[in-house]
Amino acid sequence: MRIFSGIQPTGGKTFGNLSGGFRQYVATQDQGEAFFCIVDLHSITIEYDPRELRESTLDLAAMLFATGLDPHRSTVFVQSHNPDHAQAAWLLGAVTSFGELRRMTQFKDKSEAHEFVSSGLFQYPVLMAADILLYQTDVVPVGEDQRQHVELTRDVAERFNARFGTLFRLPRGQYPSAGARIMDLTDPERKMSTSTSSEMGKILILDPPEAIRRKVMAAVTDSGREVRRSPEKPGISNLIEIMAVATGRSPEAIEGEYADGGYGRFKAAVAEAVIACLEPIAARYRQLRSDPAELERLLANGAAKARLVSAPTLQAMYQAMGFARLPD
Ligand code: ATP
Ligand code: LTN
Repeated sequence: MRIFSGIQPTGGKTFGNLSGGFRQYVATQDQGEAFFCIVDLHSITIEYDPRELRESTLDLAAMLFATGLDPHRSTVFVQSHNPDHAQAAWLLGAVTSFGELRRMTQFKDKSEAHEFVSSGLFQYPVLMAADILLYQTDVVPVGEDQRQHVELTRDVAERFNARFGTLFRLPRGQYPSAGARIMDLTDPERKMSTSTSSEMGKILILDPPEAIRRKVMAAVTDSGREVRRSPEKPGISNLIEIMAVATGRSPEAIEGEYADGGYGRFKAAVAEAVIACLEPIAARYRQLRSDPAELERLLANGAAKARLVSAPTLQAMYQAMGFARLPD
């Protein structure tokens, strides 16, 4: 079984990324041949600082290994180190319609939030489809917010297969049973986001314990006191999910233990559970990040392995689409 997922090298990664991303990557790396891609080409689709991109790429590599990816089992690499992704995205643009891209909720949300809307932001899901399809992927571990993009990837693959002959395997998304969509602490109707949440709205994996306590204690909740999940209680429901992810316990067990204790006691327990979950990750991260040459060596190996797998698919795409090819 082939597994593929991508993650953007943008700023501080959040507890939401841990829940929908890192934690699932580690759980899936033993189930087959796994590829995890630092999608730097995606991260230039919104305003970014070119002076920070290189460092953020190494930060994210360190975080991927710190959360448990094993470079001997998983292929971890940087998207721009394998030029097949950009090429495949252009080819797939031929079987992706303007109308489908216009309907993507991530595009709608992000284009509203920015004054300059890049054409890259619009084409973002085509590049994501290229990432996934180049590796003949079966399973894509992601958070709930990526469901629409994974569905689009399937549609694009089916359309390509129907028009040019069957080439792509059809991937399916894999979403965690708890914590598939961690919400913003200050606005529990919106997802906790790297790019759009305020400082108090998101828990960063590298936040010091005091910051985590401050943010969790200030998290927006309703005026009741019963610790139980309900659509009318998005703030408390979110904290229960966060607690479930941090401790590995079921939301039911957590409700059972904290139901009548009041919100204050529960929030304090959530903060301590999150701190205990993140501390060992942050310690491993600091150690790995102190050796950038080793990280670069691991990424170079990853890119070489990735290209061996993506290149035959890209060549088959050119062939199927009727391009004149030069002799080898
Ligand atoms: P942005 O919030 O700026 O759109 P992002 O954090 O979603 O960025 P990535 O860092 O590439 O973008 O996301 C990596 C993974 O984390 C993806 O699989 C995504 O679905 C998941 N993820 C992101 N936010 C959450 C969240 N709040 N809850 C669960 N999973 C999430
Ligand atoms: N769009 C994703 C990041 C991403 C990805 C991918 C995820 C880019 N390419 C391929 C899974 C598979 C995001 O914003 N989180």
